[in-house]
Amino acid sequence: MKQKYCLPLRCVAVTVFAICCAPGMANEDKQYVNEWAVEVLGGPEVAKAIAEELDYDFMGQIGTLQNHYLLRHKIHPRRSRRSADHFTKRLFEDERVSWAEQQYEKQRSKRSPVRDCRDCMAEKMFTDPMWNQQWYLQDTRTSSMLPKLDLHVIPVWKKGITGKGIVLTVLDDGLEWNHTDIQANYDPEASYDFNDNDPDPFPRYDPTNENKHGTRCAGEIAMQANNKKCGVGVAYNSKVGGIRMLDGIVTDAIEATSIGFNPQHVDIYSASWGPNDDGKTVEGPGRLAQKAFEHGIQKGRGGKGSVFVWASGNGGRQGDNCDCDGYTDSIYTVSISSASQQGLSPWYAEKCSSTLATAYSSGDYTDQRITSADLHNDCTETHTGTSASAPLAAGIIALALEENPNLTWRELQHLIVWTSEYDPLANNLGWKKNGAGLMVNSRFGFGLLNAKALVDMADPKTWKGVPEKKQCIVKDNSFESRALKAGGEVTIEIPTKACEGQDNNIKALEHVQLEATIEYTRRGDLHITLISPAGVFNVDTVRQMLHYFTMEMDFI
Ligand SMILES: *[C@@H]1O[C@H](CO)[C@@H](O)[C@H](O)[C@H]1NC(C)=O
Ligand SMILES: *[C@@H]1O[C@H](CO)[C@@H](O)[C@H](O)[C@H]1NC(C)=O
Ligand SMILES: [Ca+2]
Ligand SMILES: [Ca+2]
Ligand SMILES: [Ca+2]
Ligand SMILES: [Ca+2]
Repeated sequence: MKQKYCLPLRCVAVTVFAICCAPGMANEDKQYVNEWAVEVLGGPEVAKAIAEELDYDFMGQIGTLQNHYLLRHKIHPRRSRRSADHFTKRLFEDERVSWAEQQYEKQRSKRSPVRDCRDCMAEKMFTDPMWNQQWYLQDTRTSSMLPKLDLHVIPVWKKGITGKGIVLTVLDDGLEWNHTDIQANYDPEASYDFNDNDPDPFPRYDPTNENKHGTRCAGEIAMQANNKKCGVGVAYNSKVGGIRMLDGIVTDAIEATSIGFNPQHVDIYSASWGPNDDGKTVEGPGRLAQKAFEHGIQKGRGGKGSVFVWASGNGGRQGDNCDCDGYTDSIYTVSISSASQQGLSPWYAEKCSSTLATAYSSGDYTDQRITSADLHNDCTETHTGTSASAPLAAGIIALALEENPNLTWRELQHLIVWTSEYDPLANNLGWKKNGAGLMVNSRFGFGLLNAKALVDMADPKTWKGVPEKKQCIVKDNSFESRALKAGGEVTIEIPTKACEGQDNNIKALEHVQLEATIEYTRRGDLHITLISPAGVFNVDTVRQMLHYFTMEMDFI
């Protein structure tokens, strides 16, 4: 299948082709729970009455989503392999209910896959014993001739920007908030436990320390500086909270409540998890989580929009593609990939068009990893994977927000695109120049984050902002569904003038989303190619929205 998006004068083409035909993938069984999400326009009292009549407990509104409530059935088993369609149907039949869905368990995996620098000439800026191992914050190589290969946070700190007044939360498996390198920056108002439904996100201890992930991610952001404990967080004077939501059954309702938690207080949400990275799954946010993202970017931070930072995934070895993950793929998330200490794409990294930028993380066994706080008031120097990159990015964004708290969620994406660096990652294959003259790579997005460049460009005295968002939707009404043969290719042409002559005329392109419905047995055998006027972007996706980000493509 080949599809052409004709923009003024030049064309964007999309090609979809099947590579071969192999046996279909196994359908993963769902585990249903005894909870239903319903939309009731009449409000909470009406929802309560419905619950009463139909034998449910009323569990309250779902996060910030108006008119959406959670009902728990009184007699249905807590977990079941079968969906209780008759209950869902009964709810739909009630005219007070405009939508209902039984909640089911979502498979969510944390994004962690598995040399010392004790005598390098590190700048002794802090008393923290592990500061000298934080190579990604201070380039620890001895030569002063080489360009700096770190995330350039030190010059930002030297300006006095350290994350003050910015609130972040880590959506994960809990937060050991009394850790002596975190406690001073811990913010209970940015915290909740949706696994046990209480305000305390303290992780559940077990012999394998399975729930260390959230604490490690939070430490990267907000470890205290100069306290002789562990290391130094990227935004070491910011406030950090934890949403405990991965240590138990994850449903659409739990994701939505977490994504939408206290959006007038929390500025940045950092998430290092997603659908299974097995190279087979194609999954995105459910209806409730999608609404929570939309609510966040429209209403969060006093209307400037919540910032969602997302790890792009660790399925590299399984050939996974982050465009098949609708969380990282969403235009509302800042999707972050990883680079190793040597500036290479690590073995676990995924490729996709929606990755916006990159931060350092683990690589080969000889590469140093990421330092952070660990469970049991301990420290670690072995945090890994894209899980470790997203919190570094969240911390850097916190620095930009301290410099200019008025930045909208879209302005932040633009600033990241403009200031991320190609040079430190230039030794990798796959770089292309887009229509705006920016280097872009499906492994790294627009390159390595540069905190100094980002903060400097965010300076409210010089930053001019971005034009208001416009959306031009082009539909192919003439398209008839057709069969795709093995090894075959289909082309669809959709001419468009980018809504020329209308209020929503697109003059500078920010995101492209392609929505296609394709039935196919094996995801990996299907390929979609979107050709922009300046080059080719490969996208491996089925049924999922996809986007790639480019700026001011030279259409006119
Ligand atoms: C943190 O709280 C836990 C649980 O109450 C306790 O076992 C631990 O000793 C505390 N840690 C510190 C450093 O106080
Ligand atoms: C943010 O915007 C408000 C209202 O427009 C303005 O008063 C304030 O000075 C701005 N802050 C910065 C840092 O630009
Ligand atoms: Ca708890
Ligand atoms: Ca410290
Ligand atoms: Ca993935
Ligand atoms: Ca994204």
